[in-house]
Parts: sequence; C-alpha cells; structure tokens
Amino acid sequence: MKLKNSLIAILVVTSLFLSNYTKAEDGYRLWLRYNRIEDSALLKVYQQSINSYQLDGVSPTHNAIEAELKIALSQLLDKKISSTKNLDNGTLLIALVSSPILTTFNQKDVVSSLNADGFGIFTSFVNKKKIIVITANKPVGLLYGTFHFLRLLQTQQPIANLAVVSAPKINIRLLNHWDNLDRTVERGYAGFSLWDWHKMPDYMDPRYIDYARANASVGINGTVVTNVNANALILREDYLKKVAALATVFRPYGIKIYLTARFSAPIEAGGLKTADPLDDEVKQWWKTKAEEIYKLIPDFGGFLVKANSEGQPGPQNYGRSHADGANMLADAVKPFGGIVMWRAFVYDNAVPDDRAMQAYNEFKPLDGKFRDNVIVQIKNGPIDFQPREPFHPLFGAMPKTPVMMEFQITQEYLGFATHLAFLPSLFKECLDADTYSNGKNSTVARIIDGSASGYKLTGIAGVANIGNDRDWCGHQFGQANWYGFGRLAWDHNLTTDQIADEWIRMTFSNKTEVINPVKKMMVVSREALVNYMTPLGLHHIMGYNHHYGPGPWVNKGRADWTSVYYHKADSAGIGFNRTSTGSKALNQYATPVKEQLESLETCPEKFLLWFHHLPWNFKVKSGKILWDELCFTYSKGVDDVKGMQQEWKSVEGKVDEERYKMVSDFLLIQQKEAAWWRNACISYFQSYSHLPIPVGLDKPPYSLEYYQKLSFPFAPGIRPQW
Ligand code: BDP
Repeated sequence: MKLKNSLIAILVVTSLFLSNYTKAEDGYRLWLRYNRIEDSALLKVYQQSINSYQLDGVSPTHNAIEAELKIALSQLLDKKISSTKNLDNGTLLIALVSSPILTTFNQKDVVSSLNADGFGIFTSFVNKKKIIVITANKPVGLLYGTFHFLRLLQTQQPIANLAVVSAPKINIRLLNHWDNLDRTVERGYAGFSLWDWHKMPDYMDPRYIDYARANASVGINGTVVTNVNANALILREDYLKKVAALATVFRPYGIKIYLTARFSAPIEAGGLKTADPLDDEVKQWWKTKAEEIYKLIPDFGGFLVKANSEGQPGPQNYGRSHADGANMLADAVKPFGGIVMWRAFVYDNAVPDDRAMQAYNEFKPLDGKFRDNVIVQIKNGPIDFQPREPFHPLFGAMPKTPVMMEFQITQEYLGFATHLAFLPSLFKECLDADTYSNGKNSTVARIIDGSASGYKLTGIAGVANIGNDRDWCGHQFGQANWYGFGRLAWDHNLTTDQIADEWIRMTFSNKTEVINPVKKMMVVSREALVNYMTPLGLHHIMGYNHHYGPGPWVNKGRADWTSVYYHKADSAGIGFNRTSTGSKALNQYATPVKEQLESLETCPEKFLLWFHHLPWNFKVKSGKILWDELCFTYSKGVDDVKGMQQEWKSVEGKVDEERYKMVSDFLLIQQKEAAWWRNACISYFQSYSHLPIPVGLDKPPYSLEYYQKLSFPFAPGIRPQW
C-alpha cells in the first residue's frame, strides 16, 4: 500500500513537472532558452571543455555578464560551472584587452583595433592551460562576446579552436517603439506596451531586464521608447524620472534610451506661444529641457522627430525648413553628446507630387545644411513599409548628411502578427540594393554603414514588434524578425539562411528534421506574402485606416491614402507610371538604376507595376499576358502558404506542443487571409480587365461586393486619433 502511494506520488510529481515544462514553452524565453545541449556526444565535449569561468573586472555590465553566465552555462551544459580565481584547463576567461591578465596574450592587437563594441573569442594557452578567452575594449564588448559565445553553444558549433573577431558595422542600432503613454501601441499587435509608466519608477517590471538581455544578445544598443506621433507629456519632470529609471535598467546592457520629441512641446509643455525653431525663447526652452534630461540620464541618446508629416507639428508651421528644426534641437543636445534623428518620412497631400517623390524633393535640397549631430532617418522604401518596395531614392542622394535606415519590424502592412513573414529577406533586399550613387557597389548597406559614404555617424532603426504578450511579438515567428533585425544591424553581410538557421536552433531545435522544414518555410514566407498581397510591384492596396486585409477599391479620403491612387487600374491596364512619361520619380535614382527600371526589357518584374502602367494584355517574361500573370501570382502566394503549412506539419511531435499548436493555428489564419487577399484583389481587378480567370485557377467564391462590405471596426493597432 505504502509503495503504491509513493508510486502515485512520484507519478503526480513527474506529470506536474512535465506539464509545467510544456506549459513553460510559451515563447517567453525567446532565443535565450538555454536548454540542455541536445546532442549527447557534443554535450560531453562541451562539458570537458568548459569547467569554470573567470570574469575579470567590475562594472554593472560585468554583473550582467555574470548573471547571464549563471543562467546559461549550467543549463546548457547540465553541470555546475562556477567562478574561479585560477586559470585552469577549461576556464572561460572574460577580460578587457587592457587587463594585466592578458599582458602576454598574442591577439591583443587584433582586438585593440576593433571599435568599442567589438570583441574577440579565442582558444588560447596560458601557463600551459587550455582556456577560452573572450576579450574586448569595453565592458559592453565583453557582453556581446559572451552572448556570441553562448550562441555558439546554443547552435552546437565546434569550440575547440576558436578565433572569432567581430565588430558591428553600424554604430547606432535601435528599436523604435511606437508606444503611447496610455500603453496602446500604434501598429502594435502583441498586446499593450511593455512600459508600465503608471507604476514607474517605484515598480520596475523585471521583464525590462529580459528585454534588455534579448536586445544585447543581438547587439541592439539603443531604444526609442515613445511613439513618433509624440506626446509632449514625456518631457515633464515626473515622466523623465520614469525614463531615467528605465535607462538605469538598460545601461548595464549597453542600451541607451532615446525619446521622441514633439515639435510643439514648447507650447504644450512649456506654455510658450510658439515653437518656431528660430525663436530665442524656444531655443532656450529646449536647451533647458536638454539640461534637465541629461542631469537625470547622463547617457541619454537624443531625440527622434517626426515633423510636418501626417499632421504632426514641425518647423514648416513657422515657414522654417526641416534643417532649421533639426539644428535647433541638435544644438540643445550637442553639449551632452546627444544626437537628433530627423525623419524623412514626410508627405503632405497639399503637394500634388507623386507621393513616392516627396521626401526626396524636400530633403535633397537640404543636403549639407544639418549640424554634425543630426542624422536623417529614412524608411527603406519611398512609400511606406509595403511588403515590397524599391529602395528609397534618398539613400546615396545626400552625400553631405548622414542618413540612417528605418525598417518596420511590426507587420503593419504584412498581415499583422498572425502572418508568418520572415523579414530579414525584405531587409536584405533593400540593404543589398545598389544605389550606384558613388559608382558600382554603393549598396544601401554601404551607404548607411559609412563605407561608401564616409559618414561618421551611422545608424539603423527597426520599428519594434514587441508588446506585453507572453511571447513578446504576438507570433512565435515574429521573434525571428526582432532577432534578424538585430543580427543584420550588427552585420549586414549575414545571409537570411544563416540568420534563420541560428534562430531555429536556439528557439526550437538543433535537429535537422526541424531545422530543414522550418527554414524552408521561413525562407519562402515573405515572397509568398508579397504574392498573395501585392504581386508584380503593386502597393498600398490594403484596408483603409486600420490597414487590415485587402482594400484595392479604397477611393475616398485624401488621395494619397487611397488605393486607386497607387494601382491606377482602369480598362486600359494597371500600374503607376513613374517613368519619364509619367511622374518622373525615376529621375530621383542614379542613372544606371533609372535606366534599368525605366526600360520594360530590364525592369525586374517584381517592380513592374511600381514603375509602369501597362495594358492588361502586356506580355510578361513567362509569355503570359499581364492579367493572367497577376492571377497566377496571386494564386501562387496562396499555394505557398499551403506549402508552409505542410512543412510545419512535419515538425509535429518534434517541437513542443504548445508552440506547435499556436503556429499551426496562425498558419491556418494566414492561409484563409491569403485566399481572402487573392480573391478580393482578383475580383476587383477583374472588374477593370474584363478578362476571364485563367483556366486551371479557381474563381473567387464570393462577389466583389461581398469583399467590399467586410468591416473591421476593432482591428488592432490603429492610431486612436484617426
Ligand atoms: C504609417 C503608419 C502610421 C505611422 C507612420 C509613420 O500607418 O501609423 O505614424 O507610418 O511612420 O505607416 O510615422
């Protein structure tokens, strides 16, 4: 009887443990799960190679490193790894390159020549003991090196002869949160804002540390915590104290805090009559505000500004230029080492230009007129974060002004959080594009990292997809976009394949039977999405305002917020003519790019309707007429999602049940919505082409009116004041 009872007790405890274990796989741990190494032979090798660690030096960043090692090593290696004062075989030594311990270390010069964030990891012999050295010029480099080393273990790489040297190519690597002070998130689909302003500074959610760890693990070194559609309240003293408390949490992780500055803050928060950037009182107000901020946050990064765009106030309200506005703020933060990131995302429906041309038209003439601590932040494409855009013509067009990249990680135009779209493919397409602005090989990446432009101030920002959902991003695979953004910000030469590989290994499994299908799914996902939403260069045809689902019929409201403005479908054909016979937007690109895109022979079909208005019976490269090609491409997008579902099905039982189920359900939503996009768009465009659905393809199951009548008043992420 006794035996039976204790057996039952054991069973209960085990099943509780197991169910807790599976429950715990809710995605919270991101790619920092640190589960025991799956390959037992490799585990043995690792266990023999790592016995202890020695962390030389003291700083808050050192404490962060130690905390990470404590969570990671014993779990990964399934043995206790303690700190030691003596170097022995298998010691992991983490020390600044200037440390006396490394006086005789022969790789000193290599590491000393790296920038402040760079690091080296070497297998080395000290006093005949085989050790692993992680070294850097600054504590934050040691932190990055530690995360890199842990990644080697997590992804099961050989560690017997390490000689890794790595330094970021871009200096400022930022997340931009579009978070409002009431915790709603503009275009956020992962719950509410992480920032619990109401409870700060007295209660600091421990999650802020996990956020900082995740960012530091991929080298993100700054965060703008407030929405670009800014609220001046954040500049009030009580809020600044909350910001300072956050900065204190982030600092050990090498993450600087930045704020968005509402241009009219001197009026709203300062009681002045004007926000004119040339007004002395206004200048003084910002100077005093900057002093106040830096007293609280000595390493405050600076301001991000959206001005004179979509109704936001700006210098043009006072007849001044963007340079006047940016320089005034730059002067205020300059004494403290701060910068101003001034957004080039400006457009005004009063200007009758092609909207794709407006940013260039406004900013190009200002080249060279900005202070040296101003950097112009440009969206990847000339319209607005569409599933596919050509690169923004301002890249390479402002040789005398540092410019930085703005990507959108949150999937405002890419199916919100329920569609799986692996965005490093999108990021790479833009970064690798050749602007020819300074001869061949002036890629966008080389413009923003300074190598083809000579910029000293370099930066890249991603609009965050993070909220307070347990899984952070609203989709398990949304995490891969946060991860991938950070990895590319560090090194834009990484391939999408490498990034996917690392992420899958750390987030799901190192087993080939998981890696292969999941990677296949990720690699096709963005192209699939382009195909079922906006094939052949179509753009901006989504639902009005909330941007959810298809809306090619949207024709009311300001012209450049409608869809008909962009696709220009009529009985003759479809597409936006931006060539020399149309809006002439192509003139904004360097000659080789312009010539390539202008000619129908050489314009890549993925950009066809972005640049050309073509008849429905235009012959494309496949030999089909444009209308048929459009229908086939839409259908291919849907089929590709079905393929993704099959790939995912093959990992059932090989990954935890909880995340397996969630991803399966989301893929079903994605498949339904892909079909919805296809059917709605084909129905709509057919009302202009008057051509039949090609043989072999399904007819849309409902009438066009059906699709037009669907309404979503509570779609998430919407901007409240719209
Ligand atoms: C648009 C978003 C809007 C943002 C704007 C921006 O719909 O919510 O405020 O971008 O980047 O795509 O400022």
